[in-house]
Amino acid sequence: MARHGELNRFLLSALESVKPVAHEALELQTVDVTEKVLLLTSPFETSFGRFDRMTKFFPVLSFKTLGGDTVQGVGEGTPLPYPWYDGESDATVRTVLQEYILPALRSEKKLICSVYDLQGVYGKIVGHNMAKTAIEGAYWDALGKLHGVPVSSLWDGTRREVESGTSVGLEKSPEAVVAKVDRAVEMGVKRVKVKIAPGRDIEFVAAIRNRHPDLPLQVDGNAAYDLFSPKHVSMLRALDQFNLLMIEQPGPNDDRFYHRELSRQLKTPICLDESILHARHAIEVIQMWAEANIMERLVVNIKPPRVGGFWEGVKIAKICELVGVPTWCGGMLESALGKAANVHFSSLKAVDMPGDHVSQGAYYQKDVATPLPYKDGVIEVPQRPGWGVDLTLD
Ligand code: OSB
Ligand code: MG
Repeated sequence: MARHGELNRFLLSALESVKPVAHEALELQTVDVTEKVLLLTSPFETSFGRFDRMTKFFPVLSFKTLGGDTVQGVGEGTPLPYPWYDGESDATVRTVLQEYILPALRSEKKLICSVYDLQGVYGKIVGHNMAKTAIEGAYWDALGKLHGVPVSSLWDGTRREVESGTSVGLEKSPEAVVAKVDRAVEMGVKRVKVKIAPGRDIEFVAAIRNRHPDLPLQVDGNAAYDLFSPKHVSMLRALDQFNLLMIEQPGPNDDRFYHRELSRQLKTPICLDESILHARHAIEVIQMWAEANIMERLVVNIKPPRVGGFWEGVKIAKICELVGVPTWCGGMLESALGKAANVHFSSLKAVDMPGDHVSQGAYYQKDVATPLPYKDGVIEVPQRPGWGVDLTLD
């Protein structure tokens, strides 16, 4: 037990030592949000539902330097249309931005010298991580432009290119899923993730494995499995035979403990998505898996929008890296802007598995920017200042 107490202390002190860039005081001058509905090129289905469009929120923050120059940045809020993933939706993000965060940002002269000063402005708000991430993203873009560097370098991201996988939604039949997986394989993605749900799992995965015996493959249950149901647990155990990279978030989105209990019974690593909302959760699960001596069966999906910002994501990546827990950057069907931000994030050495940066075709019928060039499973990290993306917001 003492050993585990030490692990916990070590990780908490490591967390303290991850420091963001400190910079000259920036005065926040204006903040406005542009809202846009983007139509998916094909509907996306997960265990919790199907949707064909996303409402995006693009905050634009303007800062003035001490020398009187102004610099602007843009971020993205990317909730699902309904509160089925993390409790946020179009309506909650709109409300929280308009009613709470923007008024707080506008309330008095705000001097920002690090990301913590910015977070402090809306720090009292519990939850609403996607709304917060939208604001933080605009700050990082502005800071990158001010310093004349890509955002990735503000986080010591060193990779010049990142590997990309893809997330394949639920389909009605194994044949339909296999067709999408075929398409992904033709695109040369570095790994494929497929959505599963009880009853749409074993037969579907078997069909994919049959056709692609060596494909790096993983599955995502999006909280659809009842971890107390012997039937559901036996379905998850049956997935062990398919040599999957991981099984992502089979159980409830606020659960970590019973995922650990499940993980004791499976060979395949468990990846947590919905149930990691900040760095302390990451420390908690590392401790839990370590206590069961199964740390090699833990993976963390880091989505900046889910954890309340890019900086929180950096902290989670660094903590996981220290103990050898693999991480990768998941997606929320972001626009070309949000995907570029995720590519910057994935430039960190600590983010060590391929992320969900591309779809099996274009995500949107009309996007807000040209998606970053993708080739043979790889995307280059933009090297222009900020996110390095040219936006058309009207
Ligand atoms: O669980 O990773 C998820 C999309 C919406 C909500 C949750 C998830 C997803 C995806 C899509 O898997 C990933 C992407 O942006 O391509
Ligand atoms: Mg997921």
